[in-house]
Amino acid sequence: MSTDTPTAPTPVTSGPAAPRWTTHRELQAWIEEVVVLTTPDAVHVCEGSEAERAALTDALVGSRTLTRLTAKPDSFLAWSDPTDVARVEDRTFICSVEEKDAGPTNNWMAPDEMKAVLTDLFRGCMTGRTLYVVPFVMGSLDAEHPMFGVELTDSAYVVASMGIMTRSGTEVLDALERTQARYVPCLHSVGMPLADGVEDVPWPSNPTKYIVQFPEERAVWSFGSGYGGNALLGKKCYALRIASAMARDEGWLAEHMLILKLTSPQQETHYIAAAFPSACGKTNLAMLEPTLPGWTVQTLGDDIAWLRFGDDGRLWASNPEAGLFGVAPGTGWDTNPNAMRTIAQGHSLFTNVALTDDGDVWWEGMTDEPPAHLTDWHGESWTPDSDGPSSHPNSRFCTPIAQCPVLAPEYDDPRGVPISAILFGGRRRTTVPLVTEARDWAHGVFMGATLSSETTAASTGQTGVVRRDPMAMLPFIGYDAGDYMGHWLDMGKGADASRLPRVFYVNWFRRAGATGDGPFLWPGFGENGRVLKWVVDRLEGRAAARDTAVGRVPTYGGIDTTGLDIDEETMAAALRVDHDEWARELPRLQEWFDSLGTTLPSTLRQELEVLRSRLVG
Ligand code: GTP
Ligand code: SPV
Ligand code: MN
Repeated sequence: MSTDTPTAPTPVTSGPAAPRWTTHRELQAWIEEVVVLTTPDAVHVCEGSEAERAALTDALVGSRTLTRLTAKPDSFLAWSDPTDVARVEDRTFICSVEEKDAGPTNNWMAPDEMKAVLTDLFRGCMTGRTLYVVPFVMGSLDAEHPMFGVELTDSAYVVASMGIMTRSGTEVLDALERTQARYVPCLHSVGMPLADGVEDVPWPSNPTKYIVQFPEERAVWSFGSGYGGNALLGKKCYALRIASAMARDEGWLAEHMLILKLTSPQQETHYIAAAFPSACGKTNLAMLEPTLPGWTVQTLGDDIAWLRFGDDGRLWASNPEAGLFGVAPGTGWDTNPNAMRTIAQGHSLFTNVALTDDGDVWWEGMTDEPPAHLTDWHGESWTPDSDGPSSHPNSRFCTPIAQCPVLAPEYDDPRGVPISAILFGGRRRTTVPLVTEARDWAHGVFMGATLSSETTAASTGQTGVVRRDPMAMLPFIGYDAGDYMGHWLDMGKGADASRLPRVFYVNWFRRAGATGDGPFLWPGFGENGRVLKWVVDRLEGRAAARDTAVGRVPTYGGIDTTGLDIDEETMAAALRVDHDEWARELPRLQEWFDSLGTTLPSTLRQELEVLRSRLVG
């Protein structure tokens, strides 16, 4: 068996004895170092071919990590360890050289100290396993400076998932070798060595977890988890945490945003980016089927956007990912038919959803009526009378974005697309209106900086608790939060104000009743196209707005409700700016800003004073 040429099919070697895995000098040295530290039985340089994927998934079926779905081509279901189902924010660290650079919103440890802790954990941790080398690029390989990464992992599930979520394999390694380019080293282990006598389990993991970013070194180390955001290191660890630190240094933005293309009946096109916290509607809005006749949405991205100014003074966005890693529950033919069409084509990995008796997947919200019998995500028999849900609330589908039937053709353009509007949004039962427009860039940054949302199952810990989540980036900012807000303000300062995206704040999740215990006021999903229409009407100067204490909201009748069954009272409640509710918000905003310390930009303090005086005079 040969491992000397990574472009040839690379069967797993029987031992790591001094082979040459790559002609990229730095990468070869790093692999050697990791092999010595982690002592894998074999090394496999991934080429990303179909044959390789078939061999990997066969092996994963053999080890009972995956179940092959008979109802969809090339599709598989994984059930994780029940303790490894979401991102672990309390185990996530930004190990900048100086503690102040991680800021008050991140966990921190000195890089040397953390390296010592991790080195002990990684020592021998791949015994009995294969070390996979996954060369990948975030964004286009044709970019002027391709954003390379290499993940070293002992999880074949991670390899299969990275193959969907990123552009990866031989083509990327060839480019790396040709240019000897720098890359972000991403080291991952599930943390369960198979030393003598230890038997493997379908979902290996370790109760001790560390998700660690070294922003100055531009490196990631992740230990103990196999779950998405903790283990697919190109995603949140690189494309948000490390990239946000790069972006601060280089004058761009790495954001937790979807990107969509909206076309009006008059054939005007606008590109819109939207930042909502985890499990708050990005995938759904990105693939929206507007109910309003003549309007279309096409998808460019559903989770991450990189934004840079173009020569034309506009802000251009591109999606660094190649796949969708979407929340399964709530995704159905009624709510997100384009996601259903995307996964129907197969080539997808599902995690922690239920298995139907005919070899398909099901989750809550896919259809109105659940099937009479399922095998739930614990592997137990399930009927509609069973106690819990069949699928974990943070269960996910992982599928190639290229399969999305409404993918915008510009998706692949390394330049990205020019953004007309940025939406911020969260999940709030009360207080926050359906849509509000910022008065200017600084006010828009204030809206983003004070964004609040109820916590969801995407991260471990309590759900439904309101917390501040600046720009939907709280768990993903790779440096100090106050500096991050300052960077957003700076991005606007140098720019031609008329070319900057206009900023809006949306809330699909407001409910009836004084305490927000009633039903949703706004039907959401495809009807959100009506809010997008108002945004475009504002951009095109066609819609009036009412200036309120918190920003500009639609005038009476401003939201087109043609054909929608919603009464005036409900519409008014969805749009209401209630001064009592907002007055209760003020001390929380003050507390949030105080918690950020001295790096909070004074402009944002001034914005808070403007809000206070507009509310209470
Ligand atoms: P991450 O992948 O975690 O970053 O999440 P996301 O922002 O892409 O969230 P997603 O679109 O997957 O939505 C999460 C949940 O919110 C799903 O259960 C959806 O069904 C639900 N949801 C999305 N849009 C709406 C909406 O307009 N109204 C209501 N009521 N629920 C929505
Ligand atoms: C999120 O939690 O925001 C996600 C899923 O998009 S994960 O990849 O796990 O971060
Ligand atoms: Mn996300």
